[in-house]
Amino acid sequence: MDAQYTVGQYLVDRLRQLGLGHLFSIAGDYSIEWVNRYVEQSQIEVIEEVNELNAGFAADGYARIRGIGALCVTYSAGALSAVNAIAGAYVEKVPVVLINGTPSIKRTLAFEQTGFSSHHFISGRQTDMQAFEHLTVAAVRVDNPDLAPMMIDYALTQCITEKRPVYIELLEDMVDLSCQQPVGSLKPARVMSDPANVEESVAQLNRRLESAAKPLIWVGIEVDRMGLHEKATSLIHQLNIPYVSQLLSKAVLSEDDTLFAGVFDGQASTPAVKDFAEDADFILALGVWLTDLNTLGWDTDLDKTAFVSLDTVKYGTFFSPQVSLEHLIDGLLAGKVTRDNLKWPQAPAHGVAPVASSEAAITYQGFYEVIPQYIDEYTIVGSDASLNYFGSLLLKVPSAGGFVAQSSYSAIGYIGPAATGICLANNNDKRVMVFAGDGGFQMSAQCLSTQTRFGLNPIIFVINNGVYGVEQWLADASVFTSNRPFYKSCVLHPWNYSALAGVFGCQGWKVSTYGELRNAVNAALENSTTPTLIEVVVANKSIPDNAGWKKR
Ligand SMILES: Cc1ncc(C[n+]2csc(CCOP(=O)(O)OP(=O)(O)O)c2C)c(N)n1
Ligand SMILES: [Mg+2]
Repeated sequence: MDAQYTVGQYLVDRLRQLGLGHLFSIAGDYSIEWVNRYVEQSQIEVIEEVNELNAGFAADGYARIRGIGALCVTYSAGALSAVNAIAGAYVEKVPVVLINGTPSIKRTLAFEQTGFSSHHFISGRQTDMQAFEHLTVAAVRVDNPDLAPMMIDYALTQCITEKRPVYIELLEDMVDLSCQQPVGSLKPARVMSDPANVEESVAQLNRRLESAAKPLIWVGIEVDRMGLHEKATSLIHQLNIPYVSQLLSKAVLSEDDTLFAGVFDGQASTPAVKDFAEDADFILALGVWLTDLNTLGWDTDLDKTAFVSLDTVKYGTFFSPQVSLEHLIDGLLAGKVTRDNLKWPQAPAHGVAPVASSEAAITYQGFYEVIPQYIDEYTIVGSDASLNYFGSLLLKVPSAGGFVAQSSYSAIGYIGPAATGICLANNNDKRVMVFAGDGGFQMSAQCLSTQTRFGLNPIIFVINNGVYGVEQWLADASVFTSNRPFYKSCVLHPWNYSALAGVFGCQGWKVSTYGELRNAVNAALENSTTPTLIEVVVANKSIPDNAGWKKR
């Protein structure tokens, strides 16, 4: 044991080894010593966040790009504000490490055995642990320096294996205690499959891939989370079969690919993509998760769709457990099936939008016809749970991994703070452009503070329609096509969004015509040193065209 080497250092070194370059943090006296004396002295930059929810969303956005993200908070009063962000990361398989600075053993025993409470205690040592053990794939309480390396290694290995959040409760009195140094580097646990089931599944799927008249591939989020981008692309090209993605997996593979046919999101898909989904007689769904928002208003045809996800293959009545996506793709690649002369039409190119007159008032749809010209391979696009989901479905995103949305969990207010993490994770190399509703933006608007403070330059579009548009759409969409009023609970208190730029020290624009929009975007692209908020005023009953199908 190296007397100089400490538990606090161990955690920093392991995080750094995993590629962490930034730690989102809110000071608290149970964690501040670790942050100040260990993290500050390391190559990990501390990003002081404004609140724990934003810190959690920032760490999530960071992890989606970097493969690891982390935040450090203080016990209960801080940690419990991060619950929502950690839950989202759990659902969407995002590897986030939550480090919770925790009262010492002395404080814990005093509270539990005499009732003398230290600040933030609720009911003793179990509270935060119990909250997070349901939302993480490992929850450890580091209360012993000899066990600390083992516990930290276990939690971090779980994080990079399962690609899900983990919880490390770091007692304040542990950080300076000596412990052994890290041994080797941490690696994800190996991917396990049952070989006979892989073989049987590959044979079954190859038969259909060979014989189907109109086969289609549906690329899901697991392709990204399991790092299978190259293998999936090779398979698609070997098969020579067109593919669609999901909102959740949009741009996981480049949308510039010749075999890319569009994003499939049920009724919100383009007519061409709906035709692909309807006409296909066999769909190979690689790593697809079925969720309501990602198959919007659509009954998935389970008889013609083979799902390879969640370590199983399911196709009609065929069920084969313990088949990893990676091994299945390997097996299909080895089978060398290839198709030519398929009866598919050429996947439609993205149409050129009509140029709206500069004086015309912006509509939700018109906004999404103007924006594509600003997106290239150096852009990362993000969308919040809002009517922006519909619009952003239609944006062509050429850069692989260039689209971020929390489209399964869908907590509004995610994308603004996530943009903080996305900018930091990609070293400001690509331009980050995110689309938020006004309601969502109200939830986490202080993201502008952190972004300004650290010189980040995302462009944050806030669509000011004055309402919780998509909430009303979900509850009763007929309000948008009649003169009936919005539900009272969907009407927002109006904010002067663009004026917030003055509050936080960044740039802000308020636009209501296409001419103003173009000027603002051009100015935003020129501004490389601060975030730019572009408040886009649209009428409250204006919705993207692909949201128009819902009658009630
Ligand atoms: C944290 C959270 N609270 C509440 C909801 C329910 N919800 C779903 S969409 C939505 C409204 C979004 O409105 P806005 O951000 O203004 O976008 P718009 O649809 O108007 O473009 C709400 C409140 C949610 N998804 N997440
Ligand atoms: Mg709104």
